[in-house]
Parts: sequence; C-alpha cells; structure tokens
Amino acid sequence: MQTQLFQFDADDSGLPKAVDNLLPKDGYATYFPNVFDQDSCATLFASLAATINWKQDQLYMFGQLITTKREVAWVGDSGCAYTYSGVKKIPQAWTPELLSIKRKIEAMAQYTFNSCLLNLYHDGSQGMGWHSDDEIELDQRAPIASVSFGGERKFAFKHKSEKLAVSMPLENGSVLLMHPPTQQFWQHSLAKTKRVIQPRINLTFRAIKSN
Ligand SMILES: O=C(O)CCC(=O)C(=O)O
Ligand SMILES: [Mn+2]
Repeated sequence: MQTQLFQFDADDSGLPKAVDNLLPKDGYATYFPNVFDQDSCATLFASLAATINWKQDQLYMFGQLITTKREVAWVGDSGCAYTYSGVKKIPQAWTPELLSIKRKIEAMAQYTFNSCLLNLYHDGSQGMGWHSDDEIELDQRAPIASVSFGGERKFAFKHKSEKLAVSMPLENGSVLLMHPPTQQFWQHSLAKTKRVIQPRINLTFRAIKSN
C-alpha cells in the first residue's frame, strides 16, 4: 500500500501538493487527501445525491444489456456525448455544486474539464471492475480527476502487460489525479467489499475531444 506519498505544501496557491507518483512506471497518478473538509463533504454529498438525475447504469456485457445497482450520471457541456460499455450518454447540465467542485479541481489539475461522470455506490456490494478510461471520445492528452465523497473504498491499479499492481484507499474528500499515459498502460478498479456500508459518490472530471 502506498498511502504516505504526499505532503501539504504551504505555497501561495493554498492548494495541496502531491509529492510522489503512485505508479512505478508508464503513468503518473497523484493522491491528495482532505481537499474538501468534513463539513463540505457532508454538504456536497447531500446536495449531489438530491440534485443529480441518477440512473442505474446500463452496460453491455457478453452481448447482454445489464442494469447495475450502482447509479450514474453523465454531466457536461452540450455536445459532450460519451459512449462506454456500448451505451451512449447525453450530458445533463452542470449544477452549481458541480461547477464549484470543478473550479477547485481545475486549479489543482491545471486543466479545464468539459464533463464529469458521477457514480453513486450505495454500499460496498457495489464496485467497478477492471477497465481503463480510454474511450475514443476522451482526449488522451488530458488528466482525469477523481473526487470521492462518503465511504472510504479501496482503489487499485494493475499494469496491462506486466505483473505490477498498486492500491490505495480513496478517502472522503480526496482527489486522485491520473495523468497521461496512465490510461494507456494501466487498468483500475473499485473493489467490492462486505466491510463498507456507507454510500459513496465518485466524480471523474474528464475531457471529451471536440469534433
Ligand atoms: O469510483 C471510483 O473511484 C472509480 C470510478 C471509475 O473508474 C470510473 O467511473 O471510470
Ligand atoms: Mn475509470
């Protein structure tokens, strides 16, 4: 487990600074705990749960359309359609809460995102299997910023062609930045667990290529 690879740096930006790459090669991922304080996390969780139009995710698996228990929402600028697991998503409009989170994350990532995938896991029985965020619509030169609110969960990376794996807990209020070429060489997953009963909302800010 690599969880102590960061520190806070009191430079004039006021933003946390990650000091180390979580991945040993072929990618660059950095973890920032406590980007949102506990009160803000609780407020944001409640408002995202209430204001986002959540739907159970649908995806094609082995040729069959499956409906997941996990709920999702695709939010973005108009025109940012996104197809994953065989299903095309048309974006919902940004909400004020999401825009305020987006601005904060953009300052950290030094990047302007145009879309966000939201996942609501009701408890540890819901997770996400191994995959890369490498769909054709995504700008592979852009970072992906993952924000977590709610129950702490184990997130893992595994290298696509070598026996390398890294895992870490994603804490309430944390941000994980995945920079290129991480998606090209690594898959990631959110493990299911019997131990977590709290719900969790994850936001991944993304860049859809303009046509
Ligand atoms: O919930 C997470 O931390 C991972 C979500 C994820 O990988 C995705 O939405 O592509
Ligand atoms: Mn992903």
